[in-house]
Amino acid sequence: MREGTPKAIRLEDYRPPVYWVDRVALAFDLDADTTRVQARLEVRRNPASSDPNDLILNGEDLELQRIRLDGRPLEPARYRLEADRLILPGVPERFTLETEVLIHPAANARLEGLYLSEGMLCTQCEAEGFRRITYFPDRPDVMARYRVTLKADKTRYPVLLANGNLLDEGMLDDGRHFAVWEDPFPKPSYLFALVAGRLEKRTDTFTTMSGREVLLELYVESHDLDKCDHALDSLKRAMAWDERKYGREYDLDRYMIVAVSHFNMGAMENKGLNLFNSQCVLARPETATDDDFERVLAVVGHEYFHNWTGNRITLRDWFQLSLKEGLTVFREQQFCADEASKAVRRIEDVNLLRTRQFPEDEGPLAHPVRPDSYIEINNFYTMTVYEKGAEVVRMLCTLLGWERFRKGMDLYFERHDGQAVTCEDFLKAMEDANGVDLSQFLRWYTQAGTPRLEVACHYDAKARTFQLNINQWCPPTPGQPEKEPFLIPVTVVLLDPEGREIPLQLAGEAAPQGSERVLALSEAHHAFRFVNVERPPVLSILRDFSAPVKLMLDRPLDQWHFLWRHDTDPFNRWDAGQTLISQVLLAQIDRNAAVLDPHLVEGFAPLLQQPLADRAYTALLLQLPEEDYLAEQMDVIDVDGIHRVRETARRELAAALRDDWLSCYHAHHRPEEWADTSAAAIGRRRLKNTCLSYLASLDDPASHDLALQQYRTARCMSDQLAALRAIVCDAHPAKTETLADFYDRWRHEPLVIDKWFALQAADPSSGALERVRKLLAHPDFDLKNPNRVRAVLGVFARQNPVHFHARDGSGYQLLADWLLNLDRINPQVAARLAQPLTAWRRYDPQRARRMHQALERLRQADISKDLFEIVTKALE
Ligand code: 0A1
Ligand code: ZN
Repeated sequence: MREGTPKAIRLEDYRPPVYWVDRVALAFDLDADTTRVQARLEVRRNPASSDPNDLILNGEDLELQRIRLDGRPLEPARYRLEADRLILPGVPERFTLETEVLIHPAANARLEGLYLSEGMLCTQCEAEGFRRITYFPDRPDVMARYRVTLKADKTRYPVLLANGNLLDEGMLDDGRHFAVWEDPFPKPSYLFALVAGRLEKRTDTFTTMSGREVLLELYVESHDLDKCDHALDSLKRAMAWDERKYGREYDLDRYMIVAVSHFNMGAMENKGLNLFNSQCVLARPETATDDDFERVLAVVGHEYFHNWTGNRITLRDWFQLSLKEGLTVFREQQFCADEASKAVRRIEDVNLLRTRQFPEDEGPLAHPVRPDSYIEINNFYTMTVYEKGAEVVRMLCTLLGWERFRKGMDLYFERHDGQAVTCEDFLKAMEDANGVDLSQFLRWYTQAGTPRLEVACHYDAKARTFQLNINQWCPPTPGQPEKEPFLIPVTVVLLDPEGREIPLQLAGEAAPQGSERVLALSEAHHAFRFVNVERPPVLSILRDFSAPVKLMLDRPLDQWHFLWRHDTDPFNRWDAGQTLISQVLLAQIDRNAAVLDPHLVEGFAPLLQQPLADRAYTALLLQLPEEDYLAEQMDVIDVDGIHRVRETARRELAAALRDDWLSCYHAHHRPEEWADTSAAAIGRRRLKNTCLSYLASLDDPASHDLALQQYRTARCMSDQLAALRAIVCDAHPAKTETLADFYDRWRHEPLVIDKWFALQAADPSSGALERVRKLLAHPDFDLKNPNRVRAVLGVFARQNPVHFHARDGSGYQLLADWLLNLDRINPQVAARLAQPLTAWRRYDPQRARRMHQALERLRQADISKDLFEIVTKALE
């Protein structure tokens, strides 16, 4: 059992800082074992604070060497050193504070603060890593100007980078060199960064809309220089897009990105010096899949967009995290939708929301988009804060319309540039720019849970009216038994029997006003009556997924089938198919039978025979609902039943439409396009590989040959991996040797080897637990590398439900064993990987008991506060 219970921090306890820090001068004597950090802070009393005048600085794992106030050494009686704070009572109104500390980067396996990755020194300060570098008021509302001097051995660390502009560099005695960087923009400490290492770079330039030339630099290890083009191209596209779409220009003369192998998250938006998990920045067709290429575009865009939404305008406190993350994810989504297929990106986003965020909202870790308390802020980089937060911003945009939303954004930028603000400030800018009242909308930030929309409709042929009744309610979540109604935009269209949109006229309106309506629900019950509806229509509702809610709408399968073929909204068309197939599969689980439903074949056949122009979208229309999505719809999750009916459906569809799959495969197989990453070529590959995956389920010599042939001849990773997946997951006779071949081919490419690990960890065939044990014992498995850990433990727990949820609890036990090891190394990643266990209430009593036992075991151990928070909340 850990000692003492960690304390929760509450939003309601927020106090403005007692002291501001205007300027910071940092000097680093860099060394992997021991780095010396000298800090000089210009401190000033905040007149707006009435709190006692102690100066409280955060600090963790620091060895204090010296401390001076206004140039004079401070006697020990004038300060108090605690485990995680340095307190100076009775300091003047304005003074300079100098400290000197020692830190140990090579021993820092948490990857927060200054740490070592493949011989490179780098930092990660969000959320509270800066306190592991020096004593500082480490909170986002203290914004300062930084000047940073880096000194290091020139052979080991020839490249020395920090935020902002390079002021000076040169040699020191004894083979060391130095660089001085200055960031002209005041920033919170979480945006501080430095990098020192033996790195190579690729460069480019971007001319901004006002004609300034910005130098773009991507720093990587030398063997990765061939994987930089796509990220640089993505960066230029993002910069141009933010100018076009939001009128936002980049503000420094240099934009640097560094690829890091050991990274807890995807990437980090440090001012002028982004640090990226190598997975999210390195890509070339031979080693990265089309999905990877899309991810790089998205993450490069995301970090770039933070320069305005996060950096120029930052957060008052960490409770406001979604103010920067939800907004930036929304901007990233818009960017990717504009750059590639809008429909595909929307479907992917909603899929992620429904398979990952909805379960979060239903479970013990449910929290509002703006949480009101936390123990460890790192646990709040969640699907709710990011993905639901983006949906909340999207709803604002839907309610206001793009033009007015943009006006609100302009005012937000103008009013708050250089400030640390709150979600209320954001809504206020939207309100003031448009003369609207958004007070009810704030509930999306303060109330947790996924609202339900109960929809009933009735067509009256005689009166020629279409009646639409909608009720909203939201289930209780921890600490929030009752909810007030949300303001929900519901986009609707009525389709006539030919699939054409009908002009819409509500009772009381003089004439029809267009065919698509955004209905704004503000009450628990609403009734809408559309008049002059000549023929019985089919309702297309919640178009483009206009709100993050669960739709409860009972209607005959035929109507879903109609929408699957005819809906004019690409998202809803796809979703109708998902609903239809889900209903068929869930009914089969109930009946414990699996007979292929004719609706499925009828839906799939025309798509295969005449694919739509957007091939990637067609591939999505041909996809069965994910196991997680089916699980989400069951009261008690039947993992075995879900897997069984889904696999059976896949095989039966493969058999019933075999010739169609095959001809569609051949029509889209263009090996010569291997290096083409245009949307069209990606679309063709996606459709072809979807065909391959169905065919592979047939488990016969012809499809075995097809998969092996593709594996052997593939020149790009998308095709090679798709073939390998077909071979691994469908009991191919050449499975073992092909896996061995893949490993041999790629043993020197860690990001590809991650895929090799992940593929096997997700393999649903029998003996999975043993295989996972072997992977964990493999010489290339490394508990210190989060990418590798996620590839094995993360994938096993999330993407191999049948075996992770083995009835005897062996999967849970294995995870718990490894979490205990991992937690001692990297608590942040351990806490994240523990989350699949927290859904124990959703399973049958036997599984629930075993999951509970695994959590109990973790709670009894000496665990970090990160893991403690997850485990105790799950057990409450
Ligand atoms: N702000 C980053 C995400 C991030 C958060 C925490 C990190 O380390 C603890 C690292 C990155 C983003 O949204 O991209
Ligand atoms: Zn972000």
